[in-house]
Amino acid sequence: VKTQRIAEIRLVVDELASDLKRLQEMRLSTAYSNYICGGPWLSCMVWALGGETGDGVLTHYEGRGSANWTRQSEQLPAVRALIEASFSTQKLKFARLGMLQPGSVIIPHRDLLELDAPLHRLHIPLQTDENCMFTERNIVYRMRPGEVWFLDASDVHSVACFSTRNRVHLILDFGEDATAEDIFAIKYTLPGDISQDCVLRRQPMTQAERQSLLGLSSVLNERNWRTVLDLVIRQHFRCDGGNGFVWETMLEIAANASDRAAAAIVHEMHHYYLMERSGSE
Ligand code: YCP
Ligand code: CO
Repeated sequence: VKTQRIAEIRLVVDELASDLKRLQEMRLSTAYSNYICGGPWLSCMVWALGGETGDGVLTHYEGRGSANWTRQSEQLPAVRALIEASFSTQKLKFARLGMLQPGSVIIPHRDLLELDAPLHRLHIPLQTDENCMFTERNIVYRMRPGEVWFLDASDVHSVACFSTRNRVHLILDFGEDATAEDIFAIKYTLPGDISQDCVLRRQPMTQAERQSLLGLSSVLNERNWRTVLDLVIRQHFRCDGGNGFVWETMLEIAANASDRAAAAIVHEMHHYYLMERSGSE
């Protein structure tokens, strides 16, 4: 199934606000923070295979038995109520809150590469604004609060939080065998695609902009490659450099870099985020 908005939930703003306030005081997982420039990525498991909070790394829950609410979820009654009112937990494997901090971006990546079986992933933004953006392939778009999105996480995607507030999404992962009917307790539609009203129009990238980024090859080193990647990602959200812009630009910067060790790291990272990961992370 492709990425698309499939339903809408009326958020109970006041009750959610107290949950989100409590979230700030809870001990959160920093798993997957290596996907972030800026960061960290903070997550809070509310429902998981085995029913334990765990460390937030999805592969570590495989074979733990039936799914259930975690201890942490007791502190988040509004989030629990939201899930119970709108979804069927029958085939739900994970429910987490994921928090991205102001000024952070997520490195373009594909998820689920390390899992035994694919999942059906839903995103429901709880706290976000027009300065938070998602991107899939060369489409930059916004998910609004309360919208329920199916995310094809096997496709290359990335995120930017240019807001002054944390961006908080509820992320639900259902089993491979779950149909839309198994998932939803509310009305849903399957538009089939990312609708145009969510898509951001960007100017084409100029030659000068492109050349400036490629020029970073002369300064690329083992200590700044992440900062260079950060810059390239930010440029992608600003203007249209074409499909595959971020990683293609990084590989071209690496190809022209005199620091071969740094170039090797870029190649390794490209492989890690887009191609394959071993089961551990
Ligand atoms: C996402 N994927 O794309 C998640 C968050 C990194 C991995 C953390 O939202
Ligand atoms: Co992802």
